[in-house]
Amino acid sequence: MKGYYFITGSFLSRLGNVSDVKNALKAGVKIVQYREKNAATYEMYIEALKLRKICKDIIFLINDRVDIALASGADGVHLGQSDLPYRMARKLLGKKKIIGVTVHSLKEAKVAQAKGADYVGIAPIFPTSTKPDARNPVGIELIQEIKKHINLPIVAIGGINLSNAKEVIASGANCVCAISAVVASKNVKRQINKFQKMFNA
Ligand code: TZP
Ligand code: MG
Repeated sequence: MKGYYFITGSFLSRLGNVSDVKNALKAGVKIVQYREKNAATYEMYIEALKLRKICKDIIFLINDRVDIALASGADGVHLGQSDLPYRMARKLLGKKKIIGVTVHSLKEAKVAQAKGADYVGIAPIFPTSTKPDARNPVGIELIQEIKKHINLPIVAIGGINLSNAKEVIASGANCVCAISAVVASKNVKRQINKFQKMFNA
């Protein structure tokens, strides 16, 4: 797991999730997470099916919703600390699916690893207005600390943009996500390419 990790953001998107995901694929993204906080379950299910088809050759994950992940044939889920507990999600999804867990401290990262998470998402790194209930920013220091003690891939999220992504990657993040800095931009593909170049620098 390495590179830019794309997360949808329909509330900020100019052309919608389907267009954004197609552009993410054109930019060479290998992981897409469908994150939809405001749609009815039926709408989510239909859109997840569409996105699954588009993402047939890459990793396709669903935020929060184990039911939508199962129903759409996604490769797994991304869970926050207030979502379904890891063990129950694993029971429902089976051994082969991917489960990522958001952590806000080294302690939570250790617990996620001990339980069997496939990767940890550290969040929010910087202040963000995209997630109204986000905790206090943890800073790049937490990436460095978790990197020292945890063997799982690290995904960094929260307030990341083209100006600060370099230090996030240098701190040990295997993947970076940036919702507003990508989906609110005029050219999603070009914006993602700029993030990706930082991994090859
Ligand atoms: N989880 C923690 S912060 C966040 C999520 C989903 C929002 C990130 O959005 P942005 O626009 O990249 O700060
Ligand atoms: Mg969640």
